[in-house]
Amino acid sequence: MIKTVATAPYQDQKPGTSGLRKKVPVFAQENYAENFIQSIFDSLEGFQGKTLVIGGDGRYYNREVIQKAVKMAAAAGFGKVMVGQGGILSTPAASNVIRKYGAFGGIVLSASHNPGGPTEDFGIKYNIGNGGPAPEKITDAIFARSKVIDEYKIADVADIDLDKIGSFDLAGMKVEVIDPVADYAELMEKLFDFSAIRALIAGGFRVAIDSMGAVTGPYANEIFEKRLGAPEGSVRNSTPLPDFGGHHPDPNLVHAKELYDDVMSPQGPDFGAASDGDGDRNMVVGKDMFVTPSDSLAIIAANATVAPGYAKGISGIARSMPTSAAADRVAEKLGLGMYETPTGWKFFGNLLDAGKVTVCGEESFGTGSDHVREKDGLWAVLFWLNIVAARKKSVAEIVTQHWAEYGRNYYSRHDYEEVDTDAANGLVTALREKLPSLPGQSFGSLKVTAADDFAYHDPVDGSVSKNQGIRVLFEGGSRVVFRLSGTGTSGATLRVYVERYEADPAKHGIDTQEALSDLITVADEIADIRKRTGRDKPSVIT
Ligand code: VG1
Ligand code: CO
Repeated sequence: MIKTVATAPYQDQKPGTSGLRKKVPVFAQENYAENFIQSIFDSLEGFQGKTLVIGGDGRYYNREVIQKAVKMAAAAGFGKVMVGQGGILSTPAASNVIRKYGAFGGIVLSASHNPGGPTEDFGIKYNIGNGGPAPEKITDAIFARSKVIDEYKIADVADIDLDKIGSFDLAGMKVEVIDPVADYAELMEKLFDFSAIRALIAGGFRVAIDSMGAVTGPYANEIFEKRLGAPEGSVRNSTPLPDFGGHHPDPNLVHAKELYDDVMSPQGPDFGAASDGDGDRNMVVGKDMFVTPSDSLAIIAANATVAPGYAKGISGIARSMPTSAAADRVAEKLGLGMYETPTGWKFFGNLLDAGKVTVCGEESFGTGSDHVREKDGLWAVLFWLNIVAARKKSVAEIVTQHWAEYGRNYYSRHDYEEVDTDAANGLVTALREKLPSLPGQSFGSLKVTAADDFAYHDPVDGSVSKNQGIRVLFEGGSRVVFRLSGTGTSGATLRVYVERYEADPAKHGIDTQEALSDLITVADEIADIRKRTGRDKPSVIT
């Protein structure tokens, strides 16, 4: 019943910031998905008889690849596969299932916030036994294997019924089709004060949750409408669609603008939140207040003890390097450890496992904690509602009071998408060459104090990750960071992160782009962005 199939390797299966992401037609090439999945298995040891969790964000091609993965897991010798009903598991829910049931690891099928459909994006990611994304050591091994692979094994059986909860045997392996929502909802109920949030909502506080036609719909329906009593319709776009209704399931001011506008309108809801394709990102908006993800991390950390799951306090905070230093000020005040990691959730895993940190965050609308090993969109939304319910203040009051206490880190990210790859690489190379000459130089009133290419030394396993983003630091704590995206699927995306610290509360009400305008000009000057990319403005500003 086990078939060995001869295959030829592909040379482009290098996992990026978060797994392998390509257009569907690339994934649909002969044996492309099979090669990558077999390369994952070939890079692992000791999984015979153990459990593998499989699930995805429901995008186009999800079901096809799940069928392949289940049959290949059987052929590889896994003892059991747990798969979400309908092939659905949000990224944080998959992480939870891996941890809760002591699985060996998991395969998460997602291209996150990237659009879905026959010509759009697909992705495969491997998560290890702690529930988190595989560290670079493993992703490097998978890539190396994928370049020489010449055969894969698959159980030669009919497709399984993904839609019926239950368990059955498949070529000697047990398959369990599980409710994708139950374990996750139960975990959230343990971490947060559901009765306080329920009372807040019952008291007339109106929430609008936008699942953006992606995976969080069923989770949000269960949690907000069923368990927390929000009126029907509070969760929008709650049916996961293979093409997300044609939208970018990316919760930010550009792609979730409708929700933002609604919350900002006088009759609109008091609180809005959105999630991305696979449910690990979040956007939080209160009336008259958009919460930047960097601020969200800082405010969650500062208020963590209001939530029952964090009542004992947090052990430390980690943020990706480009994320603003707002959380650093909270860590300092609370006397907590603060860690700065490269972009991508895989770098938080060791710190969380070692108990060095409890909460982590990225500027890219990602926040999470040690409850799983992925960022978690609905977790962040519930945390905010818990804070609002406990402090009996609006989102805007909570944010402005936080700034008054700690100062405000004005922050924005400018993305130049689908730039010519050679032009983008050329820009980065030129910038690297310039680095030694920058310190001491002044650009208008901004004086460079340091400039480097960020390297991370993992304090837990000693591994070193180089070239993780170019930072230019200015006097007074302002900075500009440049890096190329590792999740895009066409051309290159240049990300420019701009940050300025302002201690004076009288100056906390300035428009963000205005507050950062001199740094934005200097960023262009230092990196020669316009000339090298041929663009006169960013494609997306968040
Ligand atoms: C982006 C974000 C990064 C995030 C990654 C995966 O990576 O910047 O912070 O961890 O996406 O998130 P990059 O390399 O494109 O900048 V998700 O929600 O796409 O899994
Ligand atoms: Co995501």
